[in-house]
Amino acid sequence: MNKIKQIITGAALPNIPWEEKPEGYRHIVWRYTKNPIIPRDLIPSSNSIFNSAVVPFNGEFAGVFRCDDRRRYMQIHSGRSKDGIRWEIDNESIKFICDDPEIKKFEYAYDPRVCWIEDRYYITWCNGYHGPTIGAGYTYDFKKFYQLENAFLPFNRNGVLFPRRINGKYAMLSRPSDNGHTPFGDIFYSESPDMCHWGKHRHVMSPRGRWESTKIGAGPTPIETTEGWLLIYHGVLTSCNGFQYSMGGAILDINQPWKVLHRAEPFLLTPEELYECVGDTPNVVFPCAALYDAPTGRIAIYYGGADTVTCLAFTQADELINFIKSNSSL
Ligand code: BMA
Repeated sequence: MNKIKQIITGAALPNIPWEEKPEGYRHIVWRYTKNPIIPRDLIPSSNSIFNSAVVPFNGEFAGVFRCDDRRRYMQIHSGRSKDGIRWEIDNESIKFICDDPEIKKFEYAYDPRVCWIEDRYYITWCNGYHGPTIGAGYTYDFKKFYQLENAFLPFNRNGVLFPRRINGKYAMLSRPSDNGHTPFGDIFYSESPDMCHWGKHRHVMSPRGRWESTKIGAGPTPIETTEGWLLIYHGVLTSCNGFQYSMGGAILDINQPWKVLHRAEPFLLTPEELYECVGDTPNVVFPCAALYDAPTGRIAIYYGGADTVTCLAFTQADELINFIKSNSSL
């Protein structure tokens, strides 16, 4: 923790949830010993709470949570926490304020990301509109939520905003998909002058075999570092038993984020613990958010376990970036 050089470009978060790497642990990302932090039934209405996004908020923490309810509707809920570990989640799902009845019509919402840009928290999620696409909205207080136009045409998933404008434009990663359990998927970059009209689509990266052989998708909001944008993403392997979701890492160019500078060949985390291997969908680690404390380089990653529970893992920015660079192949 005694870092000499600050690698992350951003704010301090001294109260970041944190646990030191266990003695003798060999890998770059380590799990919180009290995982899962959110059980499937934290709120009365939920079947499962996973693939969720959190941010620092007023000295504490807030977030948007994927709660599949006991009818198995996929919905997103608002939540708060003092320490980023113990969460209070609203039993009622978020009801977006929206003038346009066409956009407001709710089909389903899942896999939210939350991203502070300039003056508000933007939320992106997989939104049902004649198939899955990228829904977008914002909040100032995690009480009132406003819905914007869907960013893209169906079918698309894993819309992840960058935390600041790039070359004057809002910027988003996404993963065009199909209407089902998509057997393909590359990450693309798009930009927008107004969070409504998206274009200048650029290819970022493709699956490339092994643990990321079927499809990939951006995870948490990319973290700005002196080496480029640190991107944590998921990669999917198709085994004879179905999909297996692991976590990987890459570094994207700061001004042209569609250019991949480094990409680690080994995964960062793969389903190994019971709460990742057993659940509604076995063998899934699905990262959707990361908190960081810039001066110390501490990073806390929030991920879904087996489409059932929410978990926490930790890493250190300098070690992670060295690992990605020294194990990179493009
Ligand atoms: C994806 C999404 C994720 C889920 C994953 C594994 O297509 O539905 O929400 O975690 O599959 O089932």
